[in-house]
Amino acid sequence: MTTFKEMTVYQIYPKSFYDSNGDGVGDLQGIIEKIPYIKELGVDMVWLNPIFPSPQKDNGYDVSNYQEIDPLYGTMEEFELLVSLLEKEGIGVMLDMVFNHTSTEHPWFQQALSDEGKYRDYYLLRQSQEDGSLPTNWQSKFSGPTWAKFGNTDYYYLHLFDVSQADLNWRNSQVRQELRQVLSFWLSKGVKGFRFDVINLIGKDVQLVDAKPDEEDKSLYTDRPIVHDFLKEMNEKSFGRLSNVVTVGELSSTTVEQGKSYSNPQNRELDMVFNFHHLKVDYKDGQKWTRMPYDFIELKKIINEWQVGMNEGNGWSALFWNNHDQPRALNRFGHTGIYREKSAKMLAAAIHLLRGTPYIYQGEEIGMVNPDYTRLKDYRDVESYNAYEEMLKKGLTKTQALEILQEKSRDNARSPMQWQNSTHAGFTKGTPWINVSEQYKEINAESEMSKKDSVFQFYQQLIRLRKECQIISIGDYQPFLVEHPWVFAYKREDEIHELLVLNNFYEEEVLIELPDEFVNEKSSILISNEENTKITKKYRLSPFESIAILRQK
Ligand code: TEU
Repeated sequence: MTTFKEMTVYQIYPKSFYDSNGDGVGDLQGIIEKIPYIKELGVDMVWLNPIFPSPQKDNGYDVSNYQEIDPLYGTMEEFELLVSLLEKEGIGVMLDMVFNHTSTEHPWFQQALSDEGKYRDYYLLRQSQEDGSLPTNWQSKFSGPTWAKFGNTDYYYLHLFDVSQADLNWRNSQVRQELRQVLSFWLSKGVKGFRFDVINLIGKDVQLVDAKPDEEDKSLYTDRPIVHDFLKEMNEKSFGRLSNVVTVGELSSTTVEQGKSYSNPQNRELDMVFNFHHLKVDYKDGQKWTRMPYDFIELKKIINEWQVGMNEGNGWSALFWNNHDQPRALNRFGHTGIYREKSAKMLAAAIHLLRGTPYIYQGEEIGMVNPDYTRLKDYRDVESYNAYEEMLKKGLTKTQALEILQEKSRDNARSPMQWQNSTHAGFTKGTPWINVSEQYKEINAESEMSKKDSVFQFYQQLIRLRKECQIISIGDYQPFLVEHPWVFAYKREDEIHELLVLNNFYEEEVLIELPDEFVNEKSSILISNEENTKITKKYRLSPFESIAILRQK
């Protein structure tokens, strides 16, 4: 059986994957129809973004029932069928557990609103401060204050995200028990993995306090020590009892120390964690809604810090460039013109050969790029609309604000999967819920599958190599050429082999002096995106070239 260190996960955003019934929204039956495609890629697990009933204010991250399937996506029978068909292909299903908050339409919240019974303690309700100001001065991740009036009462409820996403009170043991029950329910349906949304935000202090002027409010609710207690308990009383369940925690702004702690197997919390620091290197002054060329040295520094730290501390990282919250990596770190395919392969190798478990976001394997929406009405995401308003308030013109959305909006990842060169890229026979990128004529799965040396084939190769070569799955990590301004390089090592990985992130050719031990008959090219290349002492890396050289020790 493939362990989580040898596996590759494929992320499916169900709404935008494949629409089988023509209502414009992707669905479970659509995923079923695309199983042959997923199998062909060779992944071991698929992570589905939330498919539970939801008012869809934040595309399903506002759950109103944890134990049903949203009719938008299909039925429980279809879900069961999907699980069993994937299982036949040796592919597990990972579900997205949004346990930091529920939708305000969840019966718990509704019940809490209607009487003073036990459900009030399921949420974080506080009264205003003595001077009448809100319980704390915290700012929501989606703009505005984190507090909203709780019905007709004197209370406010906490929402770190949208006003429709009320934070749960994890200090209440009944809440924790209910959530474990949710996990049991899905485990009994054959689910093999869980991704825990913003899991490092679940532990709030008893006394919630204002952030001081020189303090970031997020430090007051992120990675609080009690999060570890909650995770240990959930592990012990739930998935930890089973040997074959994979867990990954999504960590909002965190530290390497915390990452190790959550994922070191000795702590019995989670198998691995996502962090986002490497994807903030194009944020000006730490602010997302800005434009700035990305800082390559900083990118390398962050990846190296995490790789080295997690390696030393026996932690485990989820590796990724793309997900449903991020603009396409090709637009940020690769090339969208003549080097699109080559840079797509380079980025793939750069991330897949690191120490950790790689995640591929739908469309990445065919080299999809941002859809370049030009009008405000092309967008759907609540965060994008709020950010647009904020930008106008700050004095940006509509054109400037739109340009920033075009680069930064989460909808860049959410445009429908491009299947073929036909209307709506073959995603739907109806009207898609969000526009298909015009680029589908050139970039689509069908043409990709018929090509030689395609991006898709390169991903297949990387997925296979991780299973075949132990050095990729569990070898140690060492940074290499740390100061190089264009090349991201590193070494991996186990008892018998050493692997040298060189990735040129630029359009310029670069001459690299290879270490002697990699230039002899015991060395060979493991994978490269360059045809007909061979190892030489003075090695010329072409634009966006990636090469991995394996040597026997
Ligand atoms: O995201 C958590 C998160 O903090 C970010 O990635 C967030 O989307 C980003 O900061 C916005 O700029 C998770 C989910 O992945 C995201 O889709 C949800 O909206 C969010 O939690 C709330 O559940």
